[in-house]
Amino acid sequence: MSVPELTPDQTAALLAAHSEWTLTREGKAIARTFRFKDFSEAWGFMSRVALLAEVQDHHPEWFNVYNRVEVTLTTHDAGGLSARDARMAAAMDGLL
Ligand code: HBI
Repeated sequence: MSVPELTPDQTAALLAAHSEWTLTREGKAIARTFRFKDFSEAWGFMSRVALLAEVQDHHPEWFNVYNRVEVTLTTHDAGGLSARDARMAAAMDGLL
């Protein structure tokens, strides 16, 4: 657990800044469902996120069907949410 977990105040700030994301897994993760025009756009988004994930060494848990991408962010190294999740959520939102 080398990565610090967000405090409750920091988690509240994350949710306020990224209102499409919801808290899940008893506060240990955030989730958002993205919807696109079709599979190609969904996959394009996932490809861009995959490159970011490699650069940031922080990887989403996700599920895709056609135009829908369900994303869960958590930091395994922290045992919950960390600044890495806030950064990844901001990056994903910024790709839209
Ligand atoms: N991705 N979501 C997530 N959480 C992690 O803790 C994590 C990761 N990707 C790579 C990574 N940690 C590395 O630091 C090693 O722990 C594999």
